[in-house]
Amino acid sequence: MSPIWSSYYGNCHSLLYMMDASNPTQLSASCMQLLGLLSAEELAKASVLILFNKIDLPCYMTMEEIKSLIRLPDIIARAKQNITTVEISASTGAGLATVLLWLQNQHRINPSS
Ligand SMILES: Nc1nc2c(ncn2[C@@H]2O[C@H](COP(=O)(O)OP(=O)(O)O)[C@@H](O)[C@H]2O)c(=O)[nH]1
Ligand SMILES: [Mg+2]
Repeated sequence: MSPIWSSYYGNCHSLLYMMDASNPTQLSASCMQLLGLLSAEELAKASVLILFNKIDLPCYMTMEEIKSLIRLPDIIARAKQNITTVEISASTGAGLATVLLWLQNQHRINPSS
């Protein structure tokens, strides 16, 4: 789907980006896609929530591992956007409350989002 993502950039205030924390082989490609999004001019003012999914699986990478693998602190420091991260499981619902709070906050800050 990524080739058509840019058609949705206009008027985008909040960006949720899901990464599969159980799939190390996909991580670098996923990180490249994220860097592409973060460097898009139209998304410069968007708030970004990165969701690390599948933390219920025994093979999931911890935040510490992911941070060092993709140099996440550098990405966050250099990005124009305000970036928040959350570990979640779409399967068990872990982290869902944090995601909903984040969305609620975004809506409060920017009612049109
Ligand atoms: N255990 C577990 N499985 C998940 C989770 N989220 C999605 N899946 C499953 O992972 C499989 C592949 O989905 P996913 O990686 O999300 O999408 P895809 O990579 O675009 O095919 C599907 O069977 C989903 O039901 C999760 O948090 N935990
Ligand atoms: Mg997948």
